[in-house]
Amino acid sequence: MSIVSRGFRGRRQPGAGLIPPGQYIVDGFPVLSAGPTPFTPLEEWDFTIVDETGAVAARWTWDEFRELPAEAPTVDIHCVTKWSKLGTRWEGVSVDTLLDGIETSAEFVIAFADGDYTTNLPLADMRDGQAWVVYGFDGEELEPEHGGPARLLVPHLYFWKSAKWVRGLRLSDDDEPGFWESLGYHNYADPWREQRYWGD
Ligand SMILES: Nc1nc2c(c(=O)[nH]1)N[C@H]1C(S)=C(S)[C@@H](COP(=O)(O)O)O[C@H]1N2
Ligand SMILES: [Mo]
Repeated sequence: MSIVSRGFRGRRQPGAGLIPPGQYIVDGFPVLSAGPTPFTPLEEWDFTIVDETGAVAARWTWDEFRELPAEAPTVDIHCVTKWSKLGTRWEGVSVDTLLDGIETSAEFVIAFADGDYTTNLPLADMRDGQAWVVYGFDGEELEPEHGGPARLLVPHLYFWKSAKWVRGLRLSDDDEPGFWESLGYHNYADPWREQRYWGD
């Protein structure tokens, strides 16, 4: 056991970026879904932010969502099953933009998605350019298997926090474990500290 903090155990790969401990790099884009791919028609799609009182703080239809200012983040993603994919290019709306003007004292978020998938995060991890709701990947529209029409993208945490088919964010005073977090995955999921499972 070295005295170097676990956060510094990432390795620099030849010709690639730094990757977290225990990860390997893939060129393809694996699909990992706990259930079938939902196909919600765009005219039925909306994105909702519910505040900690249960009130709807914001809602956008698909057309309204596509009018919001877009960003094009290029990020590395890290799946708990140990693949990492470097330099992925996305297009979508920053969560900062979605939260703009919403007053809240909530400290936690539960992202909810079609197919009943949920995942929980500290609200602070979704602010300051750390999280997006993306509808484009690699210059194309996001494929249904990868979460289209839109998914969450929170690249600094293991990729299960990036809910596919996301439909909204529920702000909460309490931290409520989501789908995988209830089944033994780590509550916070920092890949640089290898927080894969409960107790890591
Ligand atoms: N709604 C939903 N989102 C999800 C999942 C899922 O099963 N359902 N799987 C998670 C996991 S474990 C990973 S690794 C990534 C996989 O995304 P991909 O299929 O685009 O690679 O989505 C995450 N988001
Ligand atoms: Mo995953």
